[in-house]
Formats: sequence, C-alpha cells, structure tokens
Amino acid sequence: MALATKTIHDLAEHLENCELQAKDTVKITDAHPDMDWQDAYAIQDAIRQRKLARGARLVGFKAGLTSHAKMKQMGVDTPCFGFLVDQFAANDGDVIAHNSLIHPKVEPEIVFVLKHELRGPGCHIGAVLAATDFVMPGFEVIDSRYRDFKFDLKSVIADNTSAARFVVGGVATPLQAVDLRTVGVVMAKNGENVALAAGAAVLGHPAAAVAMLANHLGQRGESLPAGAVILSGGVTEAVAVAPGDHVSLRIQDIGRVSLRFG
Ligand code: OOG
Ligand code: MG
Repeated sequence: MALATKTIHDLAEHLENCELQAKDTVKITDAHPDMDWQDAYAIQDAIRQRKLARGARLVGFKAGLTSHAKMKQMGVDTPCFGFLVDQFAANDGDVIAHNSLIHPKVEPEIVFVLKHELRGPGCHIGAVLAATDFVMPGFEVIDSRYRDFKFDLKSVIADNTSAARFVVGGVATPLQAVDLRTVGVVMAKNGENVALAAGAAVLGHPAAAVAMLANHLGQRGESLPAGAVILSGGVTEAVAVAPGDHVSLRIQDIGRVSLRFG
C-alpha cells in the first residue's frame, strides 16, 4: 500500500459523494500517481463499507472490462471487479432518472446466479458451470464518476468500476438450455439495433469472467455466494443514453430486458 489509511478514506468519501450527488471529478491518480493496486481496491472496499454502514445490502459482484470491445473502448487491457448493492437495482422496464446520474451508458451483460458458493483460488470455467443455477439477460448502467469517462485502471477500480444501476430480466435459464459462447446478443436503442455480439466476446466464455471474479475474491478472503447477482461484463461496447431514450436487450434463448431514461 502506498497511500495512508486516511487518504484511502478521504478518496472513498470523495468518490462516493460524486456518485451520490451526480457530480464528476478528475481521476484520482492525477493527485496520487503512486497509488498501487491494493490502494485501489482498498478505496473500493471503503466505499462498500460506507454504504453498508448506512443500511445498504450487498447483493452481488461484477466483472468489468472482460470483452475486447469494452477494453478497446476504455483503453485498458485487464479486467476489473466491483460490488453491487440493493440500491443499484432497477426492475425490468423501469424509468431511471437521467439526472440522478452523471453521464450514464448501458451495456449488455450475461448475469449468473449460483446454486453453490464459489471460492477461489483455482476456480475455472468447469467449476463455474457446475455451480451455476441459471443465467439471465441484464443491463448494467455504468456511470464513471470521472470526467468524460477518462480514467486508468486503478482509478476505475477505486470508483467501484463505474457501477451505478443494473437490471436483470428474461427467463431464469439453466445452462443445459444455452451455449453461452454462441448465444447472440442484440442491444437496441429507440428501436434501432446499436450493438451486436456473441457470448464468446467475453473472454471466450462468460463463465471465464466469473471464474476470474471468484479467484480475485479468493485472494481477498471472499467468495461468490449462492444466490448473488453476478455480472460477467459488458459483451459489447457501452452506449450512452439521454433523457427519453429506451433501451432493450435480447439474448438468444434467455430472453429480454429493457429500461427507459426519464
Ligand atoms: C468500467 C466498467 C466496466 C464492464 O462490464 O465492462 C464494466 C467502465 O467501462 O466504465 O462494467
Ligand atoms: Mg459492466
């Protein structure tokens, strides 16, 4: 760790206030260039503690930057991991107030729910498939607290990987009924298809992203619990939304989900 404990807490407070007040900021590594990876996750953990202390419930975890489309869009080459609390959850078809966010973008995600806990290290695709109860289509609404979504990997990890809202929908589908590599993903905005991909865009198989997430948590003494929401990462690039926009997602064999921005 390169940063003092007080600095970690100050940065967590600053980033969470930006989230709660829908205000942007410059990336934190500008003022703290020597910040290391442990500091970045420690800031994210401190944000999690702040939310839990105020009554939020931890409902899941996310992997991010797991597809080439996303890595290229954001200019980074390594996945990152974050947490989800109940306050981020929206329902299928909800209207999300655009002005409660800074500059939201939506991205299609394959969502896993486990029937058994997964604990790394040593998790692999097979272990994930064996532990999975079902998959569903989901949208993640990301909203980097950094001006113009300009960040480096450490800054975005500290900012809980831009997590803001998520919604899951469709049909809870067992893995026997779907090949997550070849499954087609179609995202539309205002009735026009804006991003298309197949599941294999996520690390060759979306379950590989869940295995990485379990291994990441394992290093930190945590696990992926049964029943949690697990976002495996944007399958395509993220698409910016404006007030009035309607977005819908279809994932072959597992259904659809939609959101509107008011
Ligand atoms: C970081 C969050 C990435 C994903 O699914 O790739 C992410 C960002 O792009 O702002 O959630
Ligand atoms: Mg995402």
